Amino acid sequence: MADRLTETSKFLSYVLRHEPQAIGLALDGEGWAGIDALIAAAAAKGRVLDRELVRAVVDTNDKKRFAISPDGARIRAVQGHSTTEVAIAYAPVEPPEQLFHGTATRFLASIRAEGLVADSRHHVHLSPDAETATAVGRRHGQPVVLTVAAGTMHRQGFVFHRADNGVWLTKAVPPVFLGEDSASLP
Ligand code: HQG
Repeated sequence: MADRLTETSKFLSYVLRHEPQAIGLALDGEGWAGIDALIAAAAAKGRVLDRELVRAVVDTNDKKRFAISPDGARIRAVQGHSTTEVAIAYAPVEPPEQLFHGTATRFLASIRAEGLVADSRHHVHLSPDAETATAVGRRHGQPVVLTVAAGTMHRQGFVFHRADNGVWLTKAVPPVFLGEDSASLP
């Protein structure tokens, strides 16, 4: 069952964040899809889902990647989108003085030169603590944690958001606001 949940979570990330058109699914601007429409679109591509499985993935997901609408009819990914169909209107939120970004050492030179850029995702993802950032960085290689002077950025007019799962989002972080978390340096 755990494997089925993980595999379904990856499938949902793919269609709800990146490629809804791969199964002919339409998302609205806030990222929502009808759960029945999702199940039908998946079935047409040979992937069998049902409401119980979808709910179990949402409820057990380690990073709380998905949310179900209050009426139980719709589902969305709470952050991490790259599809241009979606432009979630996250509310601006005052960030803590310091946030963290986990990355891999091989990206450091480029990040020091151009800052953090979102690339295909809609935002740069920041973590509330160094431990979480280390885990994010490890996905890419030898992890390293950068500090982000989020309070200073905010006072200078940069806009921050916090997704429902606690991930902090901003459009980009220029190099001047980045520091190195000495504990994490290789
Ligand atoms: C790097 C996971 C070179 C950046 C996590 C990162 C997160 C640069 C990579 C969420 C750069 C992008 C997002 C620059 C940024 N030069 N490299 N100028 N600027 N980078 O996966 O932040 O499991 O798109 O450091 O928990 O690693 O998907 O972003 O290494 O919340 O739910 O470019 O994904 O959540 O990688 O991770 P990603 P991320 P999920």
